[in-house]
This record gives sequence, structure tokens and C-alpha cells, in this order.
Amino acid sequence: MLNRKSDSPLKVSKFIKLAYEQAKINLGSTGSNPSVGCIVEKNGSVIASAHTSLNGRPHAEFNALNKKLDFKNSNIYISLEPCSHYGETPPCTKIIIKKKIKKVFFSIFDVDKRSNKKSIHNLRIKNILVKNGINESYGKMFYESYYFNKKKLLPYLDAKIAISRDYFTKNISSKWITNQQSRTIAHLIRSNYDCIMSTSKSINDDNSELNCRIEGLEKKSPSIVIIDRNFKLKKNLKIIKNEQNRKIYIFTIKKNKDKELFFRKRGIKIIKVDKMSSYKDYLKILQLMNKLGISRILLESGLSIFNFFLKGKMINNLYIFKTNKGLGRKGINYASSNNLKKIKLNNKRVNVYLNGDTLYKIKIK
Ligand code: AOF
Ligand code: ZN
Repeated sequence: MLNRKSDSPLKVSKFIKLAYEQAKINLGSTGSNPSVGCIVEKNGSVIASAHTSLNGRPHAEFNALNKKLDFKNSNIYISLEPCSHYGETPPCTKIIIKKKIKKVFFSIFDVDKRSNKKSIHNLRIKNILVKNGINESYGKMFYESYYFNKKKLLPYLDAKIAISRDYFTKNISSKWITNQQSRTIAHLIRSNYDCIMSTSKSINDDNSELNCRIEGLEKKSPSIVIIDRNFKLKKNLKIIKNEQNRKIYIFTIKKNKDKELFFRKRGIKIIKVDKMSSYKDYLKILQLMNKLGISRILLESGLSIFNFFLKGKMINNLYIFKTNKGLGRKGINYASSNNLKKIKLNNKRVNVYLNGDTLYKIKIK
């Protein structure tokens, strides 16, 4: 029986919230594995906490319980159902049993068929008390991209765009549209994705690095996918130096032996596809990306490809950084901003101070 007093919903929910704080640490850095967080509590005190390791292994529960501590009769709070399968690591339910944990609280079920709903039976037959569904609606939001990956076998696509008050995405006299504060928040957002997708046009124009320039988060710079239909990416770009040794992929339909050799020497992968025009072609590209282990993509590009993905209903969430000043004659767009203008921004403001700029997060799908 769950003890009413010591397991009050408020207390359980508080510890699950802490587990989510752990899960957030590696969101976007666990590949095709979900980022899970867990908290171990004994007599009201947290005795261990952990999250899924970078690239997805070891799992959160293993990281928390693989310590020389007396876990007997403690409670574990996990953001996702603990796994029950033998995969690349042994089942987390097994270590929970071995460490004599008394109660297991978790938020939502794992959609992976190998583990889905199996933990309840596996733990209860060992006399461990299990309660699921804690802070479930938050969990469904947090794991939306993971559920999407598993169901559709496609990466989850979000987009980020910076615009002036008068809806320009380019400034003829500066590389930047938004201010430094906005750019820092943009780098923080990048750290929650395992891939940034952009085009050769944007990267050639801006010589952008597309990394996380925040102290401590440098290692969280996502992989890069460059959509480069006609293989126009320049050779002398900052990104090509690849100082962080990130994975960089170029998707193209064109052959160019010289360029291929040049980029390959720098560790950049060239992926040739037959066509890059229709939604079907891009769906194939996304499927290839899924096979490469890419799970969460942030699209950062100019308006053309942005409009294409938006119209095709392929974007899930959109971050808009908007300045409070117009660019007037200094503003240019290479494609129409009408789709952007149509997006209703009321009540979509993110509560962050950006010294005059504003961030909106809009759920598109
Ligand atoms: C957990 N805790 O921290 C994570 C879990 O290939 P494997 O063996 O690593 O298994 C991958 C699956 O494990 C993944 O699809 C998901 O079901 C689960 N992820 N489970 O108990 C964790 N990341
Ligand atoms: Zn596990």
C-alpha cells in the first residue's frame, strides 16, 4: 500500500519535478534514446540523482543507483517508465530490484515496445510499489519529440527565426537582426537539439557557426545538416574548420569530386540523394537523418526553406525572436514573409527579458 501521509501527491509531484530538472540537462544530447531524469529519496532526503548520459547510455537509473550507498527502502522518482529490456544495457527494473528500492514513481509510460507498460508487473511481482501517471501532462509535453520519433521513425523538427519589427530577416548593414541577449538565449535553445538544419545559402551568406557559445555548453553544440541542392557550400567558412569536431552532413544532388574530397578530408559527410524538390524528397531526407540517429532538429535558415517546411506542416514548434525596431530600408527578405505575418503571436510570449527584443514560442502542430 502507498502510505498516504508519506506519499502525499504534493510530495511525489515535487520529487518528479526534480527528476524532470535532471532530464532537462541532457535533452537533445541523448541521440535516439530519451533523456530521463531520476531522484532517489530516503526518509524525505534526496540521496542520489542522475540523468541519462550523453549519447543515451548508461540510463538515468543506472547512473543514480550505481553507487556505494544503502538504497534499501528508498523511493525512486523517474520522469519516464524504467526500461525492462536487455538492450545495450541491462534493464533498469533489474537494478531497481537488486538495490531493494521500496517504491517506484514515474511520470509516463515508455513507448518503446520492448518496455512499454512492462515495468508495473516486473516490479510488483517483487513486492515493489509502483505508481505511474505523476505529472503526466507535463511528461507528454516533455517527451513529445521522443514519442514522435518512435511512432513516425522521423526526427522531430522545430524552427527558429529572427525578425525585425517590420518582418525582415536580413539586415544589409549587419550580420545580426536581434541583440546579444536574444542570441544567447538562441544558443541555449540550440543546446536542446541534437541537430541544426540550415542551407548552404544561409551559411555562405552569414558565415555562421551554428554552435552553443555559452560557457559550459560548448560540448552541446548540435550536429549540422546542410541542405545544399547544387553543392554551393563555400570552402573557406568558419563551420568547415570544424574545431569542435561536430558531425556535419551535406545533403546534395550534385557531384563535385574536388569539393567532396575537400570536405571529406575535414570529416564532413556528403550524402547524395536523387531529388531535392518535393515534400516526398524531404521526407526521405528526414528518414535518412533518423537512421543517422538524429532525433531533434532545429531549423535555422532563410525564409525560402522555412516557408517550404511551414507550408508542408513539418514544423512542430517555432521560436520567433522579434526586435522592437523596424529595419526600414536596411531590411531585405529573399522570400515572402507573408506566412510569418499570418502567425498569431498573442499570448505566445516566452517569459524572458531580452532588453527590447521579444521571444515567442508557437506550437504549429
Ligand atoms: C530508462 N532510462 O535513462 C533511458 C531509457 O539501447 P538501450 O539499451 O540503451 O535502450 C534504449 C531504450 O531504453 C529506449 O528506446 C527507451 O525505451 C529506453 N530509455 N530507459 O530506463 C533511461 N534513456
Ligand atoms: Zn533503462
